[in-house]
Amino acid sequence: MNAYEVNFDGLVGPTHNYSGLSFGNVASTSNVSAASNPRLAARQGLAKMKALHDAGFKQGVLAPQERPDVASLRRIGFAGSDADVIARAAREAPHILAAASSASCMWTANAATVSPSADTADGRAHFTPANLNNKFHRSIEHPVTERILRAMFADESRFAVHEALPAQMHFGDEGAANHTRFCADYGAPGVEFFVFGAAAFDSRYPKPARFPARQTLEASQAVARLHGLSEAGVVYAQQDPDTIDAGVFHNDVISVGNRNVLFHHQRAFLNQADVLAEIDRKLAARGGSFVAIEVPQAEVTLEQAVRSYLFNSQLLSKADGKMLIVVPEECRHIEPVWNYLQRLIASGGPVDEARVFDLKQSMQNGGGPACLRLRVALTEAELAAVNPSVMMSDALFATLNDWVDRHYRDRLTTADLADPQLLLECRAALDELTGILGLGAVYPFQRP
Ligand code: SUG
Repeated sequence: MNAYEVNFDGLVGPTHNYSGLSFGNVASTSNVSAASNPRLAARQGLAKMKALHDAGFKQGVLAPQERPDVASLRRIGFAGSDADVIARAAREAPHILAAASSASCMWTANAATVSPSADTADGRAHFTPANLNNKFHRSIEHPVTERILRAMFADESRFAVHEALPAQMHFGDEGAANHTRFCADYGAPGVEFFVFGAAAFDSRYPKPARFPARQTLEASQAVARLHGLSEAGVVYAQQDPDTIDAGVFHNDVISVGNRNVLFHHQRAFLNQADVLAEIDRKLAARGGSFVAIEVPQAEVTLEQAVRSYLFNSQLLSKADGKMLIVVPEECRHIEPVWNYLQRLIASGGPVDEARVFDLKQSMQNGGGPACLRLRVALTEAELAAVNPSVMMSDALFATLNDWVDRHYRDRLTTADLADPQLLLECRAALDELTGILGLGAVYPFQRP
């Protein structure tokens, strides 16, 4: 049966701003307090979705969340009306208000880890929302993410949406940003590749010295167990801790996989040769022939990789069997990276085309093309069971641009987060959006 990879991109929410919330993410901490443009951010994201839809790729939309998250502020003692809660948080704890206001759910590579039905014991596609336990502003995403996923993948005979892992550092889980899947074909059993930053219960594994490792081995193993993956279909690898200290806060900043191809930096993983050999062996047993495209440090340095987000690219399989690489504009501005890309597409290898997108609003918070999308491999029948209202089309593109223009501001600073009006604007926007995307009542403010 035909199967496809569908990319579900996060629609940027109305509170998109730069609050410097992500220690270890160089772009986030260096753009703190810059003014953002939520309307432009959302439009840039939509333009990428539409361009890839027009090029024939299957494209969906994942809805943003209600922010500021007053329920989280109430949990930590801010009380009164919603406006009182916001005013008091702004006065007494502006950093916490900023965290509760982040539009970070736009980076849907962190929404969940997904295992397609061909890999799982019960033959359903499995989703585990990421607990994003390492950062407060991200740890509040998963309950609503779970509800949105259930509203999109509602058919329980085909889809299993789990709860997030225990919200604790031992099970720190960042979702698909640290997971990729190799296969001969999207519908065939594959090899799921889990990359972790540290082990929580085993001191033999090294740890980064400067920045946090957000994903643990134990979290990756828990997800593999929940999804019913087999030993033959899983490879675990540790990210080189030095790369985390260089700003590679997720594996998708240093490698990306698609089908039988892994595109990665020379310094991506510990014991890299062994990791590649294990993928090669396990994929071969499943009928695939593994191709590793390794970028040497001598051609693109780790620092250039982090600045350009070369590896935070999307590798998309085209109808002719070749792959398109989708990169952010920043790659064009760093000469060794741009030169490398020209050589890559002329090399006669699997990747023969590059497309560049301006995603600067997201990039300034450390979110490139790959951060903005959650991949779900689906058979034809499963795709037919997905809530059709979330699938990109000419009509949905026009509707969402119009919706953004009516509801979003074109400038937001951290000082603006104290404005109680922002919450009302966000709710009005999301109330309309749930109708557009056919989600039902997924947001706390919509529930009695
Ligand atoms: O978790 N940035 C996000 C970026 C996530 C990128 N995702 C992937 N690599 N898959 C993060 O660090 C910054 C928010 C701020 O500083 O205002 C932020 O949350």
